Amino acid sequence: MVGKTLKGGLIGCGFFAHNHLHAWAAVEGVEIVALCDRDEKRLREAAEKFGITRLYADAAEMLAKEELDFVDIATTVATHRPLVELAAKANVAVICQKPFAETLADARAMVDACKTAGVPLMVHENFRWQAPIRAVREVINAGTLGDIFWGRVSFRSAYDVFSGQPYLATEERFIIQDLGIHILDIARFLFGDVAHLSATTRRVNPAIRGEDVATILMSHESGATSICDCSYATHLPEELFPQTLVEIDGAKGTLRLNANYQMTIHADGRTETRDVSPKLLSWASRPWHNIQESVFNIEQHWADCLTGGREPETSGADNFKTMALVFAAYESAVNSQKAIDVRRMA
Ligand code: NAD
Ligand code: 89V
Repeated sequence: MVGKTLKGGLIGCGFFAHNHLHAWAAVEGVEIVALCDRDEKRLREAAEKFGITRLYADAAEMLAKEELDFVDIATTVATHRPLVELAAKANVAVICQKPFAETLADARAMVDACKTAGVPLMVHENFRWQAPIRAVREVINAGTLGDIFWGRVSFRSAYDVFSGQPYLATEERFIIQDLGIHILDIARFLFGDVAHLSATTRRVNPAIRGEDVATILMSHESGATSICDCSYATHLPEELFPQTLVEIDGAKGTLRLNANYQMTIHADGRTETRDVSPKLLSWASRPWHNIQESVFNIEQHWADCLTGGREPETSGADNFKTMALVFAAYESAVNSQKAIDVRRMA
């Protein structure tokens, strides 16, 4: 596929898809040639904004009529399995937004369907693609911290996410499924796969249905212990949405990714602070620019993998392990923080 322009079709032209489309316009070697949404108003709005003329209300029709190299599924979770299976059946490579699946059985079925069809599958798990998180990973890779024995990945905010994404207020499950999933994936990215996990949850905001606070304790196969904590009920003097803060203790030193993308490394008796702020892309807006840059990064990664015949970092099979942490956390929380052996879920 070297040198070829990949033709993509996007399914689901809602709130977040506009970030996908802005980013695709900047990704090298890709053209989004068709859009699909069963809501005509949303379809037309995206079409006009991005100058895309081949429009469909039905994904099956789009797949039948267009010659696509991939589809980008940006719908909410309930439609992921039928749409991924549809693409697999049409022999078209798939990117699917997070949360990948409503159940682990669905996640397994989608991974199997794409494997059987021989089509690449990537989950749009973009938080690990944020520039500050990549900067943290580079310090780990360099060995500066030595053997890592403890970490914390933290997201605490009171930002109103419900106005842009109203479904987040009405779903039975909220913060772990929507946001914790990113935080758990970052923990896997930094500290490796997980052996055991226990969790607590609670709902503080009475106006929503699901939990808005979660604290998850994990033991990693590497021997490290980590805490993932997330909250949409935390009123801080400075609202940090959508920043993820990271703390790492290693045998040789420590790392702190503090507020406003300031990363401090203390090792070998020296302390250094680096500004690891994300770029403000031309189409991005604060405070979302960190997430928006990561959308570009993951899409460019997909294009590179598809043209180079490589497995994407957050392939369906990889994301299955993050999904297992999500379901394990809910299972632990409803069972008085029972320790869950995550490996039995694989
Ligand atoms: P949304 O409800 O605003 O948009 C979804 C769109 O999909 C709607 O326009 C709907 O009509 C369309 N749709 C649903 N089923 C369809 C089908 N079968 N065929 C065609 N169109 C269909 O949702 P959103 O807020 O844009 O979120 C979409 C997904 O993106 C969610 O899974 C959400 O969790 C995820 N998301 C990810 C990030 C991130 O940083 N990775 C951020 C926000 C949202
Ligand atoms: O990234 C997301 O999945 C978003 C938000 C940052 C609001 O949680 O839903």
